Amino acid sequence: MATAGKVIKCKAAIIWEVGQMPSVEEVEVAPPRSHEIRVKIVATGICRTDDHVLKGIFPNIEYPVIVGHEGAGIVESIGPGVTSVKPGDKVIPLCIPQCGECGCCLSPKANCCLKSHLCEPLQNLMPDKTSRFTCKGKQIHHFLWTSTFSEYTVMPEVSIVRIDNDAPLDKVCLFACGFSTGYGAAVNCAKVDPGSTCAIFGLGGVGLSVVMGCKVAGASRIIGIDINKDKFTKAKELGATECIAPQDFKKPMNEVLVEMTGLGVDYAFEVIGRTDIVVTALKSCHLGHGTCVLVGAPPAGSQLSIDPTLLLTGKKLIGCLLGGWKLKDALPQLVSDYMKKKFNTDALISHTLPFEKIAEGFELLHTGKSIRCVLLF
Ligand code: PAD
Ligand code: ZN
Ligand code: ZN
Repeated sequence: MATAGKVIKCKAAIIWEVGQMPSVEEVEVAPPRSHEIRVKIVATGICRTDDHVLKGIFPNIEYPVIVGHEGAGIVESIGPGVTSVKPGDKVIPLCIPQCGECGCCLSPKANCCLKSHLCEPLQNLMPDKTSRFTCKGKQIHHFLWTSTFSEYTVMPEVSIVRIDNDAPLDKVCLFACGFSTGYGAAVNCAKVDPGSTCAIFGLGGVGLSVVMGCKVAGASRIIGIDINKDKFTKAKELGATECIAPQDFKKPMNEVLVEMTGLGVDYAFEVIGRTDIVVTALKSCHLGHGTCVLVGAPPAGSQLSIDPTLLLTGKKLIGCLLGGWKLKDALPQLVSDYMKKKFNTDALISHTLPFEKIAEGFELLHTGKSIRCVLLF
């Protein structure tokens, strides 16, 4: 492409300081270096994790930063040594890389690549500790090596995967995070079994994807829990068999769920990001074998305090990032299953806005009006 090897000027949303809404600016995006790829982002969803950076509760972030990680785009140019994609390919950025060589990548049991930004004390620069973004003469930080709130972004090759060139990018961007995370938490991490009873705390884009996973896995009872009852219609459409709101009960939700089910649920998912709800979810689990899955991201530095007897008596507490998927291996197949209409992930997209209206998109998230808002460049 004519832009290869040159600096590109384009739109991006920058969070200059903690607590400030992302502001749309013109940024310069440097060409990709060795083993890096520059991508034209076509569509990107807004996930609660992006909001965690805005609020300053995501660990190890330096500002100013360009967040965004639920994107899909087209390769614009590649740096030396890149072999897995070429300009024009449709791709999805990976929130967790897959280097294919480290102990975790080689183990069938793990998806948290050891060459990940997550293993760095300060994680939001490129692997060589520099940035490809500048704005008004200042270096701007990356996020998760994805930074999809920029029309053009640079990623390491380990953090990108090619998908079907017929895939609609404005829809499959959800596979980069929300859908894959929730669906995988149910089918990979919990391994929900047919006939089981599940409780999902938090019915946002990720929680509703857990609901979809529980349904595909054949759960017979899927109980959705949210303080925002507006989420219930969609939850039921996607597979929840009943929905309840904590404010309608005088008792703690674990007692409510144990009463509803007899001895507790087989699987409870925390998909909000609150440690107190993790404890409630664990207590809601069936004595002796129930499994609580931590999906929500609690604030950086928070600690979990639980009665160890809960575990001694056989309840399990587990957690996973990005649904436990090895993303490079899994995403092309998930997208291809979407193309075969295996999942109705389009139902998770409540709003679509032009990228310039990103602040409106965050407002929809803050007021609980959106499930997923997809921004289009
Ligand atoms: P969201 O804000 O769209 O959904 C959260 C839902 O929880 C909303 O519907 C709220 O109304 C509801 N809620 C809030 N407080 C309560 C409460 N006390 N009781 C019941 N319901 C409540 O967020 P999301 O779906 O985009 O993300 C959910 C969490 O998952 C969030 O913490 C995010 O950071 C995390 C996440 N984790 C991963 C991962 O890999 N583990 C990936 C993506 C997102
Ligand atoms: Zn996310
Ligand atoms: Zn690895």
